[in-house]
Amino acid sequence: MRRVIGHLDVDYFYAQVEELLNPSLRSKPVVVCVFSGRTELSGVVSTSNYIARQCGVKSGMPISKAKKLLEGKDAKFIPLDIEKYSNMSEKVMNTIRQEIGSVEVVSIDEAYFDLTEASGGEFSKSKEVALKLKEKIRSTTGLTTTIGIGPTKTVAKMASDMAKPDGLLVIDDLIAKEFIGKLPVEKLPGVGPKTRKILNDLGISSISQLASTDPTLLYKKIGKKVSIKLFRMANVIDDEPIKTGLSSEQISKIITLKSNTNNEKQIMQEIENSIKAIQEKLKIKDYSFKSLAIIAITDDMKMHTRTKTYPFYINDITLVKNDIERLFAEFCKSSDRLVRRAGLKLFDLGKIRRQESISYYLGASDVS
Ligand code: DGT
Ligand code: CA
Ligand code: CA
Repeated sequence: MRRVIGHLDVDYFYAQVEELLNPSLRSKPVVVCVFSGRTELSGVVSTSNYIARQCGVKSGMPISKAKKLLEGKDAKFIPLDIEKYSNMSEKVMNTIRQEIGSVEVVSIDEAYFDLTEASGGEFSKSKEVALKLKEKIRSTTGLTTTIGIGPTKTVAKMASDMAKPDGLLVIDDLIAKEFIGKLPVEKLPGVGPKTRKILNDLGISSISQLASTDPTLLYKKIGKKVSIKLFRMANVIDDEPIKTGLSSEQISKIITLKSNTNNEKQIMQEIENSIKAIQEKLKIKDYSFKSLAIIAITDDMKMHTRTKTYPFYINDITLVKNDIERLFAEFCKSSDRLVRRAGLKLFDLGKIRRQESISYYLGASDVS
């Protein structure tokens, strides 16, 4: 299936949160400031709303300069309050997690998520899913966001950068390379003024030029790692997966075995009730899972895990008992210690509306 990746970025984030909490700010230039405290005016602009941006205000600019640009415009200068924004950020990320399944949080207002499942690998369908997500975030938090969609994380991020604010841009895999090829190299995430200059000096100004440059020619100037990375990005062959953080929700249960063992059949018997309890929890929370891990604590008190990730969501853990047994068997075979405590952990959890059919699962159960 074609990979469909989404990237979400909250519009003028800190300033938008300030507007939400005080709607009277909406019609005015709003500047969120990092006051350094030396004098009343010292410090820099963190961000500003679009009214202030139209007057030339930019992130990182001295507050004194922003004040000059906004003189006589009834502008509001608000001190940064990271706790407010973190709380809002969490709500946004949880909404994505609930709607899409899993999320890779990359900054306070940005996240990647895999839309392959939700869209069945169809870029046209992913647009509907993304619109729904935007609407859900708007209704639960009040915030407007921009979503970019593409075949790679890089293209998805470039798409959301281009579609700000309150936008949605889908760059289909069939046109992605050509589409980004026309843009200047500095539009690639991670290419700052320094790298841009080096590339420009070598006669590389567009992404398509970069895509057709042998990366070994760049090793000397920007290093092997960066050269290869940029080459892959420019050719839309960077297939970095979505990394869902440890902070994501998990369901787990672990018990002490009646006696230490290296027999997976005995372990399976003893964790039967744990499997039932986990299934009950899945049902109550209306969750499905994509990944499971077995946990084995050996008689030297070391903890070991073996993980399996499925290419789809499963809402009934009893369907995968064979896999659980196989993972325990693999572990027992590989370990010369006895297992003292055993358990399970489900992660990559999500609420999905579409029920995977058992036959589909059985047909695909060997996919690792
Ligand atoms: P956008 O995405 O262009 O609509 O506007 P923002 O404000 O959301 O910009 P973004 O996504 O680059 O950054 C997210 C937040 O990070 C932003 O609301 C404030 C903070 N931030 C961004 N740039 C700077 C900076 O140069 N200095 C400081 N202190 N904070 C910044
Ligand atoms: Ca933003
Ligand atoms: Ca951002």
